[in-house]
Amino acid sequence: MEEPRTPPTVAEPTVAHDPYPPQPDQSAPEVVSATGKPTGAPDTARAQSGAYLTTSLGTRVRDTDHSLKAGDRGPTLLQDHHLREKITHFDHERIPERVVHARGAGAHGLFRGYGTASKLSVAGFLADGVETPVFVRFSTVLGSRGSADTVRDTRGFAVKFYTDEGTFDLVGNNMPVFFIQDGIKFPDVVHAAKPHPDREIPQAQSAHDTFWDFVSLHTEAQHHTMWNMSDRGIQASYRMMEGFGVHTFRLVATDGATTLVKFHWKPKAGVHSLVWEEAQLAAGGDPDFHRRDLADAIESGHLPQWELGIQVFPDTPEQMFEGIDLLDPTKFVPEELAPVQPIGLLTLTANPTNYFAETEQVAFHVGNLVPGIDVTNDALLQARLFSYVDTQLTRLGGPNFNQIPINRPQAPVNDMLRDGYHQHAVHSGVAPYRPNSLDGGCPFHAGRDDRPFVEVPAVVSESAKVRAQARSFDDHFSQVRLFYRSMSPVEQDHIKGSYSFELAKCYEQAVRERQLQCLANIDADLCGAVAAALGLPAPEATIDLVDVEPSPALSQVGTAYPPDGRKVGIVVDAASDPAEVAAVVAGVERFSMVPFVIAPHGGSLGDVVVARTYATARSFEYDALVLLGGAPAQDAVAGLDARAGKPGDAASPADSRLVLLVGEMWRHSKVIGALGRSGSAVLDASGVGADAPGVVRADGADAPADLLADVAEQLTLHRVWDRFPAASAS
Ligand code: HDE
Repeated sequence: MEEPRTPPTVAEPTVAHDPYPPQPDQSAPEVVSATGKPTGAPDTARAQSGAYLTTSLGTRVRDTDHSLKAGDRGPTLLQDHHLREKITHFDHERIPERVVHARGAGAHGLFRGYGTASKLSVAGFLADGVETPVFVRFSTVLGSRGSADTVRDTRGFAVKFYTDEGTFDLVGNNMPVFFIQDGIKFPDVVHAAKPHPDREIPQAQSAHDTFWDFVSLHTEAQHHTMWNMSDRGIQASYRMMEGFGVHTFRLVATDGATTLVKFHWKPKAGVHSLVWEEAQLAAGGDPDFHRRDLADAIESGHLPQWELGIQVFPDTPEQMFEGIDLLDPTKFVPEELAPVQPIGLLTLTANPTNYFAETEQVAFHVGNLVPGIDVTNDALLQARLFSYVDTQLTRLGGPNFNQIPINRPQAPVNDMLRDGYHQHAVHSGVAPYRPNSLDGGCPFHAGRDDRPFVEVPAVVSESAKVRAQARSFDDHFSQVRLFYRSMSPVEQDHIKGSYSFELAKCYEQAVRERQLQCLANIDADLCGAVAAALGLPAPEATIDLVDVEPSPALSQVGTAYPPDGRKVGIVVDAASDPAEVAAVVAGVERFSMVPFVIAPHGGSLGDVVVARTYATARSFEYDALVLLGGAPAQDAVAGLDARAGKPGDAASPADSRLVLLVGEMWRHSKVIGALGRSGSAVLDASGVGADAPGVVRADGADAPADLLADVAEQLTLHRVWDRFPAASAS
């Protein structure tokens, strides 16, 4: 029987009891057999059971702390099977990390179809009201499994839908375009972007010579590079990230009619980014920033949501739309030309119970398709159709990786695949071949009415075998220009800053000059700013710069989203009134935001638990700050900052760490609120302007409620955009 979880005791527990059940925020896919049959077993059936330590085969162990020795000072005996089992298993705990997207975070969820896609696709899970369990894995691309979350990079957005017609995987990114037009170049771009082979640096960064060497020579990569250099390369959280299927897919309707579509995920919390300094601080201060944010949000009931949408294009023989080749994954279709039509809602509802079993072992594959969704000839997609299964063979140690619990389909499986390493199914019958009579002909081909997956009989025109690409893929610059010119002045400023940073981190002059030439072919102002930062002359464009129609939908600035789930730091000091602190905490929660009380030391104030101390709080963790007080704590270091005051001096204006915190919040254009005289004193000590944008002060009886309403209102736009110099200059 499962024991309820009790708080840990200081003394080592001695009363034997069964393992604790999973935490309330944790869940796992329904327990099904290796061949997809519901077992009726509870979630915990996969976990360890019984109160006593056993070997892997269930024999109880008396002592796991001492190896079996010839005398208490003698050599260890080869006979010690428990030692050998324990060490051998430990020796083999690691599996190869993913060659790309090694660093990831996962969550379970539910997808509900709206039915709006049902006239275009027979896929059952898209039908109105149908609910399908999903597992989602977000990731960075370049870094190793232990790298930091907030590096500048593309993010993976992979969703596994366990539909009752088979598993459908939508393996996308947070950017709608890709570096290369043909999958055969994937090893090239990844080798260029990964650390240099000689010193194996830098980790999880594109700011180095080999990356810029490649993208400046292979100019079709310029578009995706621009997205990486934009704020989209440093997203604020996985919850606030758009997702894109990138390739064009084909939907198939009941009557066989086909439509071309591009998939989009639209986050309910809005699309937001960090600023570069925040990203860098977080990489050191909390390398797990995104992973933690996702898990905390789910645990605290702020369930992340995305709407799945499609852009719809007629399936014409040329597969073009408004002059854009739909098979070219370095191009996107502006939403103003083809609006995104919502077709379903994804809600992440539970955290994984075990990272390795679920997030690490999940195996996505773009070829996991269901009736009603098919692929196109996009040469990038075609190579992916090979790669994903192939890579799992090594990563997950054999061909039966789909039988691992997180990968098991929740549809009945009757394949004729047999044996192999780690076979979990106990197949019955004698005839895993077709045709057969010994098993009565089973398994049978599905008839037309049995909802089989049937490849669309797309016409392949008579042609020669060539290693070539259509001329319609040749333009490498005009959509990059379109993207840049669709950005707000602040976002353009950030782009200038990131190209300047990345190229300054390159050592090779030729690489910098070559990339500047690419920028000249995108936008003269951008090129000029980056050239100035590098101390190099700005080259002239070598192509005609086309007039482009900006796409406002590309900018992340200007749209208001609900402040739900936003994190508000509440700074208190030793003199703060616990009742007032409790009122502010409650006020923050009333707006569905998440309070973090930051105090001189750990513990609690009345009923309110201290979440962070002056020593552990850093700006990147909060979307807004509310100051109730901030006199120097006992462990404050005076002297390094003239404004720091004497440690423990309640009359001094502010602890130096709070001066730093407020200064960072200021630089990162975040809302800062000050309550009463003690809150305002911290602001003043930090040198923040009295009437500056995004700084709100309140005093008096209604102060907390008024101030929090103001903070919540300002957070709907994510940042105080007016505070950025580029905004005021425009
Ligand atoms: Fe991937 N990619 N990819 N990729 N990809 C992998 O599969 C590959 C591409 C994407 O959370 C690998 O299981 C090739 C585009 C995501 O588990 C590997 C090509 C897009 C994830 C692989 C591409 C993606 C991967 C590594 C060019 C966006 C993480 C381990 C033809 C639409 C999935 C693995 C997860 C993972 C190959 C291009 C997204 C090696 C050959 C384009 C989100 O199979």
